[in-house]
Amino acid sequence: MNATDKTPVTVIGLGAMGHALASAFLKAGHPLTVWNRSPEKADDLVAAGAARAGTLAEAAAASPLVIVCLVSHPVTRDALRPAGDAFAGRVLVNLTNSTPDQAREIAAWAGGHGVTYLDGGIMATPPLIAGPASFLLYSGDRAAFDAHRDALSVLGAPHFMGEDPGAAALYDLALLSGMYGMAAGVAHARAMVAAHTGPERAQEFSQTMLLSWIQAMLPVFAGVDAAKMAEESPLDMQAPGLVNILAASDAAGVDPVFAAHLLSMMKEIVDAGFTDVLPPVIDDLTGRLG
Ligand code: FVH
Repeated sequence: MNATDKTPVTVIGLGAMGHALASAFLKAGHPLTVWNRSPEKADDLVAAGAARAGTLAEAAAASPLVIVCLVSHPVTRDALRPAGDAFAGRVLVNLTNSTPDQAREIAAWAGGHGVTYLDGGIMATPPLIAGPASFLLYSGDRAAFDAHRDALSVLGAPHFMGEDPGAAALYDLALLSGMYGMAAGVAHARAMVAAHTGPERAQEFSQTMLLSWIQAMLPVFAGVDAAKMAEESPLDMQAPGLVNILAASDAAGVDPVFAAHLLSMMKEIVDAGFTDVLPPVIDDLTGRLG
């Protein structure tokens, strides 16, 4: 396929992520139109061959495939609203972080303007875009996903999560929840070491021991071999260790809020008679929501 056979793409929003998406399309040979509220963020892309649209509506009208990646749902909703007619007949792929309901709101707006809609979640940081670790979640119009799978693959491996436009957002937020929970644990671990030996040692500890420990434990966190884990490392065995983390943190002057929260959850589950790990925790969290 030569460059002219590739689907023309518009990218709206050239923040850290939108710029990485636009660069990837350009490098892959897609004719590219870009728009950003602060136009100077498009300068290098234009120098490399992209077309600069004067308005968001011009950008939407320029390509059959339009990617939007702005800071938040309210900003996206308010930016798209006045340009509805320009999107008619286009496939709009909204990669802005959203809740499932927010994704459904934009999908309903798109449906009312003759716009085919895909919502998406980006599971990569800007430098990872177009690399082997990057993957993206999509939901909404299946035919549009199939038609543009090749173009979307430029950004990272595409996964279709279902025709409910909110599905990609749900899985995106679930994956981010896993990441933030782990990040909180890492921050707490570093603070404990920093309190004992200073920030430099904490950095070294983080990049050596903590990294290899977390890598080794990742399959356990993800629920691989959960039955064996429940048998060999049950929650009632783990609870005293968490009590010790709390005590040691407190003694070192580290805010124990993270460990205290984990301990209170764990205690409730153990008190309810469960000793295995994942299913009761999931049931417990689901119950609190329901
Ligand atoms: N960066 C990351 O690591 C993550 C990875 C996973 C996915 N997220 C989501 O991607 C969305 C965009 O994130 P970003 O990193 O590009 O964010 P910024 O660099 O802060 O750029 C924000 C863009 O939004 C534009 N913008 C802000 N307010 C308005 C407005 N009122 N009207 C029009 N555009 C607006 C901003 O324009 P400007 O400030 O350059 O003029 C940028 O284009 C986000 O949902 C992440 O959760 C990224």
